[in-house]
Amino acid sequence: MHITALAGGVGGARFLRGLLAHLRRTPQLAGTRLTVVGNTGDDITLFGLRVCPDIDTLLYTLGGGIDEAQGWGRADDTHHVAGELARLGATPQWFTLGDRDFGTHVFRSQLLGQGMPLSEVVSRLAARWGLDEQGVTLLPMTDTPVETHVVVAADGEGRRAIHFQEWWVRHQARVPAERFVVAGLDGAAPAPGVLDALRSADVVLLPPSNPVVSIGIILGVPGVRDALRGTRAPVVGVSPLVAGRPVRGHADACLRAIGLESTSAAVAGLYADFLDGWLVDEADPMSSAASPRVLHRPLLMSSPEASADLAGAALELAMSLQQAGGRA
Ligand code: FO1
Repeated sequence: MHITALAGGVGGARFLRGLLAHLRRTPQLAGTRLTVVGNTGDDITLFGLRVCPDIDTLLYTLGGGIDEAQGWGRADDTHHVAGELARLGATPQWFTLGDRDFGTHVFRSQLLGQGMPLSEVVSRLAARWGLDEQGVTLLPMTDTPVETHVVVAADGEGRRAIHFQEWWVRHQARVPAERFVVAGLDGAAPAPGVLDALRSADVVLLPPSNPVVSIGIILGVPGVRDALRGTRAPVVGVSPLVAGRPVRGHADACLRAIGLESTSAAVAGLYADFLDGWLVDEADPMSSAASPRVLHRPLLMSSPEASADLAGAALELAMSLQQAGGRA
């Protein structure tokens, strides 16, 4: 079987780690391949280095090197380089990069500087983290640089656009966003393998990632949405909300910025043209229409087992939709 998933950072990575655990504990699913299409809209250039937070969170989480408490960055990292940069007065200082993590950014920036496409760089990094041995192919959504910016009202100065990371990390999404502007997205081409992975999949999963600034950005890469509408695979998603609130991050602020309520039904509406199955928390009442098929499950990934159970439920729903006749 071939599963393709679209993913942002922490929530997506934890769900996919649970999926791999579920595959390992289920003998009938042996040999399943997983292709992950990662969001690169959060990417940022800092200190001359290209940083890809969602891709790195996927690499470190699936590769066993993530800082579990933070959900991002490397386990057991130190901060000598950041300390020295601060003493030099280098900015910004609101984004924390650990020393081991810096290694990734130096390596990536060196290869990009030599003209290597991001997808090849990610493949090198994936080899370092042993993803292939786990049956995983990680693809960035595009090789084209894409950057999400947030239009905010500046005190007495009208509006200004700031980088997504400044809004998310520095301001903790507390400054109301008027809209998101995604530089480079309209002209971005899907990275090699992305459309094929969607068209040839047996199952497509949307983990509980941010529907606006993670999954929403991947869907904005020209061709991706059409591939999802056209795939023969059932598409099953997991709501990122529990009782109408994001488990982590600021999906509620992002939904508000695009004029939507923070509900699982509103998120499903963003995927309405291709979503076949939708997992929502028991705390989120949502009626089951003909499409998508709604399944209530506990969505909190409070332990590795809970993540594996959630991923297993998503896969089971996809397989039951497939057996019921698949897509029209
Ligand atoms: N998130 C934070 O809240 N604060 C940070 O200082 C921070 C640093 C950071 C460094 C590398 C990396 O890969 C991720 C990092 N993140 C940090 C997480 C990340 O920026 C966001 O959670 C995502 O971009 C949103 O998906």
